[in-house]
Amino acid sequence: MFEKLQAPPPDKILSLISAYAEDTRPNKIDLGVGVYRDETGATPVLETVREAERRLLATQKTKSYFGMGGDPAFCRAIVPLIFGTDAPSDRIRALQTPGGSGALSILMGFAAKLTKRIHIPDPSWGNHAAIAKHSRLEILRYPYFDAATSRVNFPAMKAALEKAEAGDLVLLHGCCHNPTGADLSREEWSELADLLIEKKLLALVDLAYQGFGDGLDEDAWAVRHLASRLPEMLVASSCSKNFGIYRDRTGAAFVLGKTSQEAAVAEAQVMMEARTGYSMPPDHGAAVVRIILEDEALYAAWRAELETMRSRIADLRRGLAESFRRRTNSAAYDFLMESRGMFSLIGVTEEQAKRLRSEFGIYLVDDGRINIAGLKEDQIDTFVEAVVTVKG
Ligand code: PLP
Ligand code: TYF
Repeated sequence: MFEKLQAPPPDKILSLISAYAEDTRPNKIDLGVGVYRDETGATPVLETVREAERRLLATQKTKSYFGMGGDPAFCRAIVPLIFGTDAPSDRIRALQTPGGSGALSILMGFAAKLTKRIHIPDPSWGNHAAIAKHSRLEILRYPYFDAATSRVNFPAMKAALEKAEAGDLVLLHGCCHNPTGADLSREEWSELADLLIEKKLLALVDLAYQGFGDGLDEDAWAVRHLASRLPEMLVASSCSKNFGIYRDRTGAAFVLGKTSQEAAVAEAQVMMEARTGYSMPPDHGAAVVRIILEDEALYAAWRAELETMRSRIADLRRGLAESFRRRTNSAAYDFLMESRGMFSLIGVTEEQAKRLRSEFGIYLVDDGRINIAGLKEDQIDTFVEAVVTVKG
């Protein structure tokens, strides 16, 4: 039977990992997959994660099952991290998931029981549409990014969502938009909340880079603002980046209900999605996160490690923008300083991106997305020169 199958197109981001590994040029630069890298190019295990792992190894007494929602202590600890200490916590339910992807998957599967359509920003992380399609949701794209200014086109976004139908699902990036790095301002989030309420739209907020933009609490501002105003909402959060535990697959799915009872029923329905998808999430990463969040000193030390990652990216953004200024005598790349998180679109065509790879050994996604953390400080000018050369 398998002879009937055709190979699907490869994941454009993940396939860069092996392409880069196979490149033997010593001066190659990896700006592909979205993992944090330090100044040596490594993605190390955080010290606080190592310490939590030591404690886990020393104290864990059983590996018996938790339920489908994972470790209840993890779920308790993660709510204030995302929603803050003033959260309407009686109306919130949390489930531990296999990464942010697992959260998106069960939340979209859940939402598909209530609604038929999802609005996804153009552009967005490729897996958003892939998961939505798998959940049999009809995908509509709302304009988000203006390539001419390299900034959010909020009027166009609003105009498109004004036309959405009551009950439609709206996917939003909570911070550090992937792939553009362009986020809404607080005023725009507040206007968007008005629109979501007025049009009775269901927000699904994806928060995968909390702590990589302006700070842990600052980056959760949008989620918290929406939670303080919307009657119902869904949130998918990821611990992959901010705890650096990518392959341990740790994240959380949240439902905010109108009442505590409604939230509990919705949670039970979301759990059914976990049951048919993977039954229960893996424990290790969530146990590590729980240990860190429950221990005041470890929590403070983790925040400091996260701040080191955040400020390195901010420094690189500044360095890049300044280098482009010097090279082009223009402010055309100042957006790099204003956008947030690991990603920005550098404004090259697919052909130019491929030239950067073949001629300069610079690996970036075909849509022109760069992972800024992949740069070393002394590679900034080389990178800028290559971009200016291919753009002609
Ligand atoms: N959402 C966005 C926007 C992402 O870029 C990622 C990246 O990996 C995820 C969600 C999910 O991450 P993970 O499933 O590794 O936690
Ligand atoms: O956008 C990125 O690079 C990260 C990592 O199928 C990633 O979100 C990329 C593709 C994918 C899973 C994770």
